[in-house]
Amino acid sequence: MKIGLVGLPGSGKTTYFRMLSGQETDQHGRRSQVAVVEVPDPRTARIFELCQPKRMVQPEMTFVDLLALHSGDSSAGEELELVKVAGDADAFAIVVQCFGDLDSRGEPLNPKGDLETVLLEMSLTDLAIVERRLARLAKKRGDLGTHEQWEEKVLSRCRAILARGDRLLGESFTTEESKLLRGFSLLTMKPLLAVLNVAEDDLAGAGAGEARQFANGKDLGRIALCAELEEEIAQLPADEQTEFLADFGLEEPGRERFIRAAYDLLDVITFFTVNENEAHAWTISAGATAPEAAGKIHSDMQAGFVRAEVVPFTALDEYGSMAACREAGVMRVEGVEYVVQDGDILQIRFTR
Ligand SMILES: Nc1nc2c(ncn2[C@@H]2O[C@H](COP(=O)(O)OP(=O)(O)O)[C@@H](O)[C@H]2O)c(=O)[nH]1
Ligand SMILES: [Mg+2]
Repeated sequence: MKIGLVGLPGSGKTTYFRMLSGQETDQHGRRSQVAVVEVPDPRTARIFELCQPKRMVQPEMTFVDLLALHSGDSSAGEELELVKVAGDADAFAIVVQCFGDLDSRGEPLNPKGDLETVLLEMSLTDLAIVERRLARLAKKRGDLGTHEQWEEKVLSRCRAILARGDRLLGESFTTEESKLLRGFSLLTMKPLLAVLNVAEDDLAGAGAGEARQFANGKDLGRIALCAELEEEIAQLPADEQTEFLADFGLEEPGRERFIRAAYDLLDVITFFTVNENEAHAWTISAGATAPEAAGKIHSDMQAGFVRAEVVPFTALDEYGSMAACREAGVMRVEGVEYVVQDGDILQIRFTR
């Protein structure tokens, strides 16, 4: 999973990026930076311990600290850079400054306004992409094939939505329409998490109520986290971290809360595979079927899917081995329609 951090200059993107990745950053932050972070699932370690393969593969999450969006004046070049670097992101986290009295331009703090600005810029970036394509189609005038005529109709509809400053996510598109739009890597097709960068003395974000309401109204996920405090805590030795967090009334490090919010936003679950080589954790959308899960591992496995043998993690944990699960009758055989459950250990049977 890949999450792009966006937001106005000075909102705290790079500070969050350091907190999430444990990575040092280019001081001026003028370039987009990428970090891949392991998100260990204790269940993978338990499967590894019981089945003793050679290695284990934990889920990963990729964070991108994107170039700042510049309110109102981002150049076409920057927009394209944003799409190039973040077009394949699964979601965006919009960082909103809720700490201090003034923003980086010296204006009074306005978290709700900043959030609106970023949403609008995303719509405008998409609008520019859609208009470019429409202009090319328009050049062909009467020579449009049926497919291009259909494309023009779909894109015109998108143009109207984006020109209103709305997002494409939440609009209903047919499967073919969605497929067409995916090809453009549009920013407003992706789920958004509003990350309220709150002050150390207002960790609950009482001062950011308007922004919170606005985020709810726009159907964004949201989380309040003090980037600077969390970064400081993340640098402490593990045992001191717990103490510090408790002092601030926090139950968990910011990184964990951030990642959980992203999982919730994307509505993903984890399934596992295990063989003599590896115990492997995979993330897929909740509601995915067994063949779709197989496709995550290899496209051949989806194409030739025959059946899946399923053992819930809790059963392996209890019986101690896959063989014991089979003997106890807790291994199930499921077909193409099976909806994978969080914690399933899958053995995919397929033909080549
Ligand atoms: N007081 C306070 N300052 C912060 C917080 N988060 C970031 N900053 C400061 O705000 C400035 C901009 O942060 P940065 O992460 O570089 O923002 P970016 O432009 O969005 O990448 C830096 O001086 C940070 O130290 C915070 O939670 N509280
Ligand atoms: Mg930065």
